Amino acid sequence: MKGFIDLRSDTVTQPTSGMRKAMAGAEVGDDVFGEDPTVNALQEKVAKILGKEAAIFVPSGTMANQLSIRSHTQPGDEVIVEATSHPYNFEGGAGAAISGVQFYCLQGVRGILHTSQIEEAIRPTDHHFPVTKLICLENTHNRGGGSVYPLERMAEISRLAKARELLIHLDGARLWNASIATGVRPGEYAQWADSVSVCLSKGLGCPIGSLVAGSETFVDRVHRFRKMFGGGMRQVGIIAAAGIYALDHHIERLKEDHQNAKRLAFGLKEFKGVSITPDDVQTNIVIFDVASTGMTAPAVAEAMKGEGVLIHPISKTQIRLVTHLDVTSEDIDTALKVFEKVLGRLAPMS
Ligand code: TLP
Repeated sequence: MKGFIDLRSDTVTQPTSGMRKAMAGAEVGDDVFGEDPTVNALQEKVAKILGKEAAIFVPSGTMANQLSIRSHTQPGDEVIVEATSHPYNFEGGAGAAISGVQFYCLQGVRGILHTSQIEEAIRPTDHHFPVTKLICLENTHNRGGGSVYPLERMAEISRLAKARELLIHLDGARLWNASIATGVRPGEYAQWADSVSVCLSKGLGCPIGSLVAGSETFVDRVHRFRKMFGGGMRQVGIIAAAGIYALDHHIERLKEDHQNAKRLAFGLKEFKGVSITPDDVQTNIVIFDVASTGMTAPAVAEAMKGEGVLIHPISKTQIRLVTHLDVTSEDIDTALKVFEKVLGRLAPMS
């Protein structure tokens, strides 16, 4: 929102002038006929980055996840997810409504599951049970506070999945952030999943757009369901051009967002009643608890808004902050000053 320091999400960014120029000059065609050269270039670029045979452009991260679930499963199948994962919690019940799957939820540590938890959740082959078909992982994990799935854990889960003939979908809406935080290339993470969704409209700053990548056969199936979901778009190279621009210009800078998030977390730790572990902040998301401040999270958000800073209460006591390319280092200083005004500083220990 104009005039505010907006820490609600990295989805709120405005396209940069370079991005707008790239969009304005994009060569376009009818993508439903497969004739948009800019979309084709973006799809090839993302498939290559992720080390997959093919990728397909879709309007949103939600559609990317749900197309993947639909393409991997049959109605009645079971999908293993982490209890706070995006596909289970924040996609309007689409897994049940569109794919007819049921979710088996496991509680992770900051969104990250142990391989043994997944192993125990796989159903025996017996007609009483649903068929376990798919495991969904999220990297970085949104409600886990932007936590990164350790590469070795993903590899271990993948070996388990192969041995038990299960598939893995990786919700990589913020895989770019994971990669910048660790130095592990996106393709190294992606190799442990059968399908990967990535978003252009989060940290990369595009107005719209996500992609799903996987084998040729899988992407062909996604293409068919994308038609059924109404996700076929026409001269959409105008948007794909923003994606190509962002992949070329906005990935390296994510480290600034991570530094800003860390600084926010260390700053917040100084305030009375705030419960936060700054060392847990690995990328651009900061989640903290205000239970001991005597204020509810919505009340803190309301007071912050009155002072020009937008934040996202995610429960009665928890707040999420997300840094992004429209938040500068000075904005972090300002936001911390406003937090200080609203929450008060921790009294020195006697
Ligand atoms: N997340 C949004 C909200 O929906 C919560 C946000 O502000 O963080 N996977 C992950 C891990 C996500 O965080 C999101 C968006 C999505 C998928 C869905 O992307 P869109 O919003 O493009 O459908």
